[in-house]
Amino acid sequence: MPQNNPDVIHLEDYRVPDFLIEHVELHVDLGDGGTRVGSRLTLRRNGEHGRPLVLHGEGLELLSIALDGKSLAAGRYRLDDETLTVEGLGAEAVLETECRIDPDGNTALEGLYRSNGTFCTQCEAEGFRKITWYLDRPDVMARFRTTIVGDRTTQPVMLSNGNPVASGTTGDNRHWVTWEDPFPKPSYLFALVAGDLAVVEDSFTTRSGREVALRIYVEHGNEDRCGHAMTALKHAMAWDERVYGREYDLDIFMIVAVSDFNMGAMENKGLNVFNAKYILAKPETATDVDFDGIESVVAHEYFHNWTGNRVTCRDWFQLTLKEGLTVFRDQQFSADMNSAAVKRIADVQRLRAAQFPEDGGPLAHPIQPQSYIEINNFYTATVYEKGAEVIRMIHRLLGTDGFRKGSDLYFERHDGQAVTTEDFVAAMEDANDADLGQFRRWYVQAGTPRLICSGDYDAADGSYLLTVRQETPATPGQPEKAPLHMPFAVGLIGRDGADLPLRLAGENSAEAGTRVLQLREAESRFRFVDIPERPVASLLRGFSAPVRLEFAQPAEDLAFRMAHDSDDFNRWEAAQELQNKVLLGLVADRRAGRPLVLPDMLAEALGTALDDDGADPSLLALMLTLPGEVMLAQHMEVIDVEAIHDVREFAVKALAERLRDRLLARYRACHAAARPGFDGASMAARHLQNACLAYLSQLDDIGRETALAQYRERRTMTETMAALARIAASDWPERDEALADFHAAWRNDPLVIDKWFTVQATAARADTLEHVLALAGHEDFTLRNPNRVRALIGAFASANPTAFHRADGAGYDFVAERILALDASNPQVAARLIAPFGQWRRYDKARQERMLNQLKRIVSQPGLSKDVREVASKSLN
Ligand code: 0A1
Ligand code: ZN
Repeated sequence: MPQNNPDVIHLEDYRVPDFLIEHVELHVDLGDGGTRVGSRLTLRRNGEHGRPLVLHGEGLELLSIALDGKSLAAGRYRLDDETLTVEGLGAEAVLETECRIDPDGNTALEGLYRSNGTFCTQCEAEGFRKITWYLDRPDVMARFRTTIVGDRTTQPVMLSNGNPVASGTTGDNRHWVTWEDPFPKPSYLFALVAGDLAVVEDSFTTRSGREVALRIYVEHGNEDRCGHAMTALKHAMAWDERVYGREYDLDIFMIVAVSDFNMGAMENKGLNVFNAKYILAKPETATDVDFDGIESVVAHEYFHNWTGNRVTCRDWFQLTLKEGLTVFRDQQFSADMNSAAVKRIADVQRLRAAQFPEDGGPLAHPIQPQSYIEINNFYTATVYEKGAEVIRMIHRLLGTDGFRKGSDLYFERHDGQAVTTEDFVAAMEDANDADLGQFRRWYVQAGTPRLICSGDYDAADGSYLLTVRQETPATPGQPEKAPLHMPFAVGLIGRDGADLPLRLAGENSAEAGTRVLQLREAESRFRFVDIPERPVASLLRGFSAPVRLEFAQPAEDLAFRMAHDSDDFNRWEAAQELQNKVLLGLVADRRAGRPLVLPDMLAEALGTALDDDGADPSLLALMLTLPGEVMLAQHMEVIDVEAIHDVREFAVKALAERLRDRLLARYRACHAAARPGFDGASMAARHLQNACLAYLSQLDDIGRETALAQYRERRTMTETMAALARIAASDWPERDEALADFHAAWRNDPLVIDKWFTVQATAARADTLEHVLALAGHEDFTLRNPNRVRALIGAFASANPTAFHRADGAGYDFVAERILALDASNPQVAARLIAPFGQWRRYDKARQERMLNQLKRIVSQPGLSKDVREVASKSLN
């Protein structure tokens, strides 16, 4: 991008707003032939200046405009595609406008749109300007009063932020309601919903004794799928009181589930709008992964009430201020609700799968980006997930109590304000008398640091020297990297499997267990003394920093840690490392034309794990599951798609044959133990049952019958989908029949049909692309529904490497074509599908060229959106 490109917005150009808005009165008249939006803004000049008022507004048809009660003549204001400019305002002014908008034609799902007949809004980041003219920036906070007028039959429910304060009817079967939100807020937190919806109600009493009405609105017929979301909400409310001292602040908390939504959900004040996928669930229709997702997204949006809404962002460069912190809070919450280790593993898997590639590719950016073209492109794994890791490190460095002191001070200082990440870090420092000076680099430096470690045991003096070098690879625009400050949790394990007491040279006393070292320099050395025998080092316990650990540990030590590491995360990590080592060794064998032989030690280590009756079955399931193809690829200089796939299939089958009896015994025991429903023990049992099934289904004699029996039993969706995934990837004669049967059973249930698309898009078969092409023409496929697009095209491009990276380039061609088609209606979702192409540097020359050609094809399309243009052109670098 050229430096002087006027489309690029830079953090360093931030200026306070020229005007502030104290009060907004909206009058939204919903209709089938367009919606009229009246707005009355009470404005105040911000500081001494003579600049005009420039409001944002896009796609609005002006009907009337008046300043201080007098209609404005055409010469008194200017309108262009993006702004409305009014000159000559006094220190205080009232601007009234009326416009017409077209929610039915709004396919971008930003601003006011219609989902299955229901009117709803999405205003983050800059959607409010598609509803009315406004200072659509988060540092302008106003009190809103919103009147909605609609049809009594088709819009019996009409909601906005805050509390309903008046209502009435107007004849011709229309009615109105006025909502008032007492809390000043930025426009991105505005919401309006109107439609014929059912409601599920409950209540929560806060610790100070206030009763809050809880309401979940869904399409009729879905009332029986809200229980899990409601329970999650109540748990989240209680948890935020207990852990952060934060109480809810309105009398009503509403959630609305809609079918068409660009993201997961949105934290609008008092009126969260959700993608139905993150609300609706019962064991027959949703998998355990869906149940977990609902719990964490409901909590995430609720937690935003304090981290995001009460204290909001000054500008969009501060996005991680609310998102990194709120993801960290939802991760803590889910860890407290379920198994903390299993949750930590899932979070790290997600970081590695989505954020590491971003950080190592052409779109790398720090958690606080310095510039953007389209802010919607910066709702990234880096801002969210790496942002959460950065907060987690502060939590580690300051401890639980220190972190709480810091968050208390942050809320006390900044309640009602729009602030910066610097304000957050300063509160953490001030409350703890800590120095996070060097730590701030995490906010501005992109790239995943490598920690290159070595350990030397000196038997003569009984000491262990740990050397850690840190190196962050260059990223676009950041050739040089400075050393980072980070917590590095380590343990040394003795031969009996117990953690050794740890004392650094020069210290007086030792403590057993995990020790949190602090890294600050490019190279650090730590000498542990009184170490009676050669220890097995367990480094980066709990994944204490978002880095790539490079530590050459012999396979025997990894197997030992799988059995004995006191840190459950690292037990799993040891299994992953051992599996990576074995599988990458096999990839090298295959490339060299050597026969593939599975090393005994892997089967033995996994066999030992299978025999461990005391271990959490879910942890065991994770340990048993070999790293996926996408993860394995991250370890190769030049990714060999076919070799990785073949070798992994080979290893699964070889392990299934070696461990057959133990896998079968565990499979049966888990199947007997699990009960349908969201209880931890049953979910863990199903997790292990399905991990065993993934192996057993590879066996020539019993594989097919086991998978088919599980499918036909139709116990829970978790079991059905795991079985159907095996069937869809197979050549068994029952394959087509099972897929047809599943479709017939669930044809009226869009969230389940999404799974049907995904299971076929991700099947590892030579003809998957042909199936996907056919599915793209299926009557149930539509580019208009983001969930459906992600279910078919997103899943194919990101989770089926052999099919997407087909050598003839047909996978690339298919996805690029759909990106272009989708860009015309929904640029935000289209832009998100480009990411896999950005990884082109990691592949062989022939694939590189094909991927680049598709990126060039996208960039050269006339009339491309800003969203897609920014991502595709940056991906070419
Ligand atoms: N703030 C929401 C996510 C969200 C972001 C952008 C959206 O449209 C561009 C929609 C939702 C969250 O973190 O949950
Ligand atoms: Zn969020």
